[in-house]
Amino acid sequence: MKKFWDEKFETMPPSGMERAQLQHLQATLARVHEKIPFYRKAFDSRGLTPGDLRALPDLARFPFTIKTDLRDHYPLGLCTVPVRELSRIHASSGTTGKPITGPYTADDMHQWGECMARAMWAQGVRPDDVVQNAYGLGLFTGGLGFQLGFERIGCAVIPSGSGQTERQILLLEDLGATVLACTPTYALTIAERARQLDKDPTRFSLRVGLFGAEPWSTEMKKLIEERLGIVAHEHYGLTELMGPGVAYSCEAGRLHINEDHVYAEVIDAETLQPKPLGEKGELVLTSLQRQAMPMIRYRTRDITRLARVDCPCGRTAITMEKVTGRSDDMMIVGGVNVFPSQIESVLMEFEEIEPQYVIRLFKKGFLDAIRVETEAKAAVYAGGSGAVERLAAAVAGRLQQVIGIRAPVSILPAGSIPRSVGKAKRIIDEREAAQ
Ligand code: DLL
Repeated sequence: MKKFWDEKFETMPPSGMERAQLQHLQATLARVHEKIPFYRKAFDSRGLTPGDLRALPDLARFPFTIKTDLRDHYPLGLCTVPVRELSRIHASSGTTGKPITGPYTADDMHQWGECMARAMWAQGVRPDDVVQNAYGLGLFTGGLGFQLGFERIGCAVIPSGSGQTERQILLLEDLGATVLACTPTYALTIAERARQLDKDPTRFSLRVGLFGAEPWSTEMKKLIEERLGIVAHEHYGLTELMGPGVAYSCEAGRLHINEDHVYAEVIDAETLQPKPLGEKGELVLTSLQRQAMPMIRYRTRDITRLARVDCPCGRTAITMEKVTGRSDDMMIVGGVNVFPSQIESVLMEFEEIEPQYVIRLFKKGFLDAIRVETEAKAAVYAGGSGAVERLAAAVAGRLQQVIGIRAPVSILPAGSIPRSVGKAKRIIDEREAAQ
């Protein structure tokens, strides 16, 4: 069976890829300039026309697009075609206010399916796989995006959607899925519930898991692999760009960007200047082939770094580091910048801790402070309150040692942190309420 889904693009030498990207970029800039007043105005105000893009680095002269621009043009003000010419519209709920829409033409749907199939193929999914698709099915791009890719490959798919965990377990056992697709935190919820039902999920037929849509530490990945007895793979994407399908992990564990579809830059979030390959900053993405709603220099807020590596998997596409957090999830605690994923990594060092936690963010005087709440394994609770307190103190000490923050840690009774069925909510912001 073939090694690559689309060998030509997956293994294209960077010089050929850059030529293709330049052509796509020129066409995309011309398209949005002609069809969307928002972009026309933004380019005009800088004295730019699409013809000013003669080489890839020229893109840095073009303006950014941010989430508020999408909200301000809700529902379809940034769409290049009338609604009747669309074949699908997804939306992301967002935390406040109006959703962000993700419209697709039939051609966009085709491209999306190819990006997904390419990623899944790289992760070992084959036509004879049975797949349980437990991402949220509906407006969220996760469920139906994965569905598209699995169907393109020709798998047997069970669109179980998120939630109803006991039914998920029943289906996993009875239909014998070999592939599970869901958020990493939902995978843990499924594993935990199975154990509570006296079932051993490592004995299910599962072989591989396709996880994404939220940050997860490398430690969390290992734990999921152990608890489900699978190889865990990663997907990265966002509604604004197409949903999942932007980047995916290969057999060597590197996240390759589908760079014939998405052009990636990393910028300094303060100065907004592009950073060289290898430096950490905010990921900015531009659509290369999308028809309905191409994004120009979209500021994702996700923190990562890019690299060109000689990957043993044979793919030449640029790689991005696992996203460790979003700039809007960064907390400043006692003057130290902290991301939830750093706290997660420390918690996961402790065998006695369950992979469940929330971070309460509150005001202490004028400063922000946090309290970490987590749960312990049954054996710790069996040791009484002394054992629980000793563990909490040890975790707090380690947080101070590793991240340099002083934060109280509470070990709550087993099961008290709400279990995730989709994207876990890690930060509970109590700052407003206190004022
Ligand atoms: O979460 C699309 C998706 C679905 C990706 C399923 C992968 C699997 P949104 O709901 O618009 O779209 O959320 C996008 O989620 O900007 C990141 O902050 C975060 N995110 C997505 N994938 C990852 C990942 C989908 N692998 C936002 N690691 C993005 C870390 C991720 N964060």
